[in-house]
Amino acid sequence: MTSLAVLLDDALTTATELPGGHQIPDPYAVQREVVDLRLARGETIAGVKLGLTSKAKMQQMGVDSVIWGWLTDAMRIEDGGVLDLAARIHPKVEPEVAFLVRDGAVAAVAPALEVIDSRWLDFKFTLDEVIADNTSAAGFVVGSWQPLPSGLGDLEVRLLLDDEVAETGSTAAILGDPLTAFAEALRLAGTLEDDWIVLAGAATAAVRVGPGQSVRVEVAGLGAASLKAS
Ligand code: OOG
Repeated sequence: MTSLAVLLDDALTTATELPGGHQIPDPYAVQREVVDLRLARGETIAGVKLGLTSKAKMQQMGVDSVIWGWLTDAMRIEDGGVLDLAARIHPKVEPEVAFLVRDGAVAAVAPALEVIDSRWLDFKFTLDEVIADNTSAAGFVVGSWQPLPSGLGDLEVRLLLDDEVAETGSTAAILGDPLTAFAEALRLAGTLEDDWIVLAGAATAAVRVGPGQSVRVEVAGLGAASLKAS
């Protein structure tokens, strides 16, 4: 029988949805298998991401617990770069904050976009299913790194599609303060290596992105990051 990790990897590489309804006793073990399949193709670990750190996201997805997954170098899109829709199923974008790791601590912070693209049919899943699917991770953009400001816990966050505001929120939505998300990431991953990126989780609900659309995140005091869907 084909393993769930292989089914999820096939869904990823062929950009096709996978029907849900799976019982998954150890979802993080499946997630690790899914990521190992990517590493076997030459990708490298670029860091970790948290998911469902905000109430808006928990409500949008109907699940209620913080989850985490892996980022690889192949997921990275340069700031202002192109999101290739042909390689994605039904991608959404989320405004986030990214941390750069040095000596197990925060070396710098940046505004970031995460692209999530559940491999599950209709973007619907149980908590175990989304964990097995590497927490829907599909891409990320990091803006210019900044020194850690004195306060990160209440910065205005805006997500713009084609220069129109689609979502607004605050970094406070990310577990009260994105630094709490960093500490959670360290706890969950066990170790964070130098130069890894930590995505702290979305500050607002996710927004579907379509052909030709430009997407921009603005975090007050930190700057902006953007991509274009093609
Ligand atoms: C799960 C991943 C959510 C976040 O930042 O909350 C996530 C999903 O909604 O598909 O990455």
